[in-house]
Amino acid sequence: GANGDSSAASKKKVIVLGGDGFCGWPTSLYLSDQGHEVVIVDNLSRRNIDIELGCDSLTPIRSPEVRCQAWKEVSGKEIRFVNLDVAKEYDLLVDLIKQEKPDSIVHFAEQRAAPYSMKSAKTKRYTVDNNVGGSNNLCCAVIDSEVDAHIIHLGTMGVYGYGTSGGEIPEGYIDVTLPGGRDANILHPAHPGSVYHATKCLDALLWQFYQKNDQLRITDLHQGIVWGTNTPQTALDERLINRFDYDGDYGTVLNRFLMQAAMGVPLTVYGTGGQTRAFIHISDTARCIDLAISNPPTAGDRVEIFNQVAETRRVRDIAELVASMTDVEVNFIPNPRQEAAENDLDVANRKFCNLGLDPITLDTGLFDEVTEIVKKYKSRCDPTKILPASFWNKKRAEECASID
Ligand code: NAD
Ligand code: USQ
Repeated sequence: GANGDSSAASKKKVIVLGGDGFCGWPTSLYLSDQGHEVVIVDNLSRRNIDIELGCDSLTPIRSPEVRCQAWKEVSGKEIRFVNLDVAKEYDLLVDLIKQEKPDSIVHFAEQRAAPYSMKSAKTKRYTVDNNVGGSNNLCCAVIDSEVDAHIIHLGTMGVYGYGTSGGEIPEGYIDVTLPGGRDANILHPAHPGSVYHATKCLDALLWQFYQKNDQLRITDLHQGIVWGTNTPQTALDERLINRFDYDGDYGTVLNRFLMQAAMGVPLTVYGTGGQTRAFIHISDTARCIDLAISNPPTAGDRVEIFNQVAETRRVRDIAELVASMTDVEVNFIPNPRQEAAENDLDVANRKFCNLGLDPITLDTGLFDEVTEIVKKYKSRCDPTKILPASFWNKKRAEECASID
């Protein structure tokens, strides 16, 4: 501002698409806590998929209305909630953007489980329609509304494949020599391992096109597997508690292992557990989004791409780490997925570190936070939902038929 207060100028109006979800809710609270004005948009499709699958968050999540009311009581800050389908209610999305004139739009609103995306033709088609349709709608709506909002999309490490190149995975773009001899810096080749991951590759092409054609300002964040449950903000009141997915479709690997250990269930390592993946703690997800909001590209800049990861780990090493802290067994079961049995993975994350991120790494102290949550709510767990329930193809389904 005029008095030289740079912090006031950095407060933004932010629409968070998918703000009722596992990453979106704690991020919305963090952004509000940092002084940004936050409007959540969500169609509650994730809660409806829980009903369809006969599962529920292990933690008792409250309705968006109760959550926002609780946040107001606890923090004095207001977060508004709008129930809207980004993939299907285009006109309402345009009206909302015109009315709110956000500085930034954070886009979490996609079907994010690889296993669910591979369950059936119905879920494959839903995942493509919802995710690609939603991202295209968002670009069209920003253009139609004539609001110069910065789009921040949650992509995935899975767009690169896992260790396919053999070297360090750079942030989005690679140097190549094109046929004919010209040197160029191009988007990293896409190597999706599921229909879900394929939608993130298709999204990435849409961002490239709309940036080039309409000079949209876009940041794509290639995030690793998120772990943890609560953040300092969601822990302030039980009504603010974050969701915790543990089932075979939506539960992610480290949170599943911590849940299984706390329940005394053998850890479900798929195949040899030689798969190496990237990880990030939920508190850092929120910090990274705030850093991305504060560092927008300027109009005309190419799509900004950050790798949103703290570290890489091998699945069986994580299982052994969790098992060593408890007396739970590690169970190697046939892999329901079509994926490399063993891979190395080396990922650059210098851009966020240069902006000041000091990433949280796997830390047994933080494991306790998850373990306490699981123990507190273990009566809500349905043990029949723990084993894999989606298979990548017929061969994988047959190999897994013996699991019990
Ligand atoms: P989530 O399913 O918990 O949250 C997504 C939210 O978006 C849900 O609340 C859902 O109801 C909503 N949504 C989906 N489609 C919508 C639509 N058409 N209109 C309006 N709302 C819609 O998932 P999450 O774990 O919070 O993931 C959020 C984003 O981050 C996803 O795009 C995911 O691909 C990405 N991501 C997640 C992880 C992870 O480990 N959880 C890792 C990397 C990237
Ligand atoms: N795995 C097991 N046992 C389990 C669950 C998983 O061995 O009980 C293995 C899987 O076979 C896989 C790895 O652990 O090799 C990771 O699986 P995951 O379900 O934790 O993660 P993934 O399917 O890759 O998807 C999650 C999020 C997704 C996000 C992605 C980031 O659901 O939204 O995009 O992580 S990343 O993996 O970096 O691409």
